[in-house]
Amino acid sequence: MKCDYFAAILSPGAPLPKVTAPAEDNAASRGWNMKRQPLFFCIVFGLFGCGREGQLEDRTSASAKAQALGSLRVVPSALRLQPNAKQTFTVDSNTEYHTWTVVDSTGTPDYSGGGGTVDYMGTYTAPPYPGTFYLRVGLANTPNVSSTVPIVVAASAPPSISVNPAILQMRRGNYQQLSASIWGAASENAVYDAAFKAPACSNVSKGCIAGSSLLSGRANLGPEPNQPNTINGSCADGASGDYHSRESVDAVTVSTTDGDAFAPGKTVSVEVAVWASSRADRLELYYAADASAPDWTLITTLTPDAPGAQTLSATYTLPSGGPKQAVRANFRYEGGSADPCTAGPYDDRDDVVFAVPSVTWRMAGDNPVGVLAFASGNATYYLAPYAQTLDYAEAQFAGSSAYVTIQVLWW
Ligand SMILES: [Ca+2]
Ligand SMILES: [Ca+2]
Repeated sequence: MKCDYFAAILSPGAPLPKVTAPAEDNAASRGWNMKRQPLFFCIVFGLFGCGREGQLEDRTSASAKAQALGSLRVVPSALRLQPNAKQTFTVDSNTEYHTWTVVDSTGTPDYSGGGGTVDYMGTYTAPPYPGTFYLRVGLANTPNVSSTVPIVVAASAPPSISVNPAILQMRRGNYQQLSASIWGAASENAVYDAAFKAPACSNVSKGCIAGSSLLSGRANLGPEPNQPNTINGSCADGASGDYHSRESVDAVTVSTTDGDAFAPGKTVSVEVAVWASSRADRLELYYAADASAPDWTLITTLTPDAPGAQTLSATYTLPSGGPKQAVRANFRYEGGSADPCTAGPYDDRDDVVFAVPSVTWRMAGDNPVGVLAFASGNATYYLAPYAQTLDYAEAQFAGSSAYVTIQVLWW
């Protein structure tokens, strides 16, 4: 069987081939996590007798397998997830293929999908309803060795972190980008924050909604509650004209486009409900990487289609920055040029502050052989040229962790 994969294994950058399970195990919800190194060693050293080199033989020998029996450690070892959330599990074992199976409380495989599903890389997807479910990981060629992880699915579960990739095979002296996602966050309705003097979302969320009850109108027109709704009261609204006859920003929603929580590097959509007076009006969107010391960067300029109510939107990439970031919508009457605080008598600007949780990275394991750079948000991992063993990188968020297992390719 293994010889069928030699070409793919030896091809640099080739996707990991999926192994077809034996007939008795060939169920849709059962996956195989294939290790390349032992097979490659067999290719190379098979010419001289597979496993003749002691260090290589250890990876598939009975002694190594026995050692693995006591170290088949699943990370995380228990979990609470929201319905439909995902989590990638890893195993502290490098001896042979792993199999991932959703099982019931008696250990019987559950291929119905009712207890969630798992792919061959160990990424579990929770069902859309609450309950307690179980995920079993085993060694493919050693049926009696397995560990089972309980998973509680509950609407009240906190957001959880996962990493991409969960298992990384790389050559010594190379670099690899690692990223983390936070699953299970909900959208949040902003409330007026007296410290920022603007609407704010304070929790881990995938969207922050500052609705019309907070922002409709401009200055005393409407009136706009808590006007001007700019951070630290930094820019007053124009006070001329009539409500919903002349310009106003009426609502602002900021959200990630992929449904994960806010995090540096995520694509974020900004949707702004405005009342336009003319097609010559202009809406400028700005972002600030640190809401506590805003330095406004222009995202784009948008133009209304016609007078009246409408929603204008744009996207930008969330930068690394403070624990609270912000956007500003500055809507201005025709003429002039883009500025975070235009002086027109009909101009409105409203800010929204939202929390961007901090993901930190560190090397894990007893004897790290790699180096992490830019250890917030996404990270770059460098595998030392002398590395010979497994390595682990850990992403941490709000007390939860996810691990990247790095396997050293020996060619
Ligand atoms: Ca305002
Ligand atoms: Ca407004």
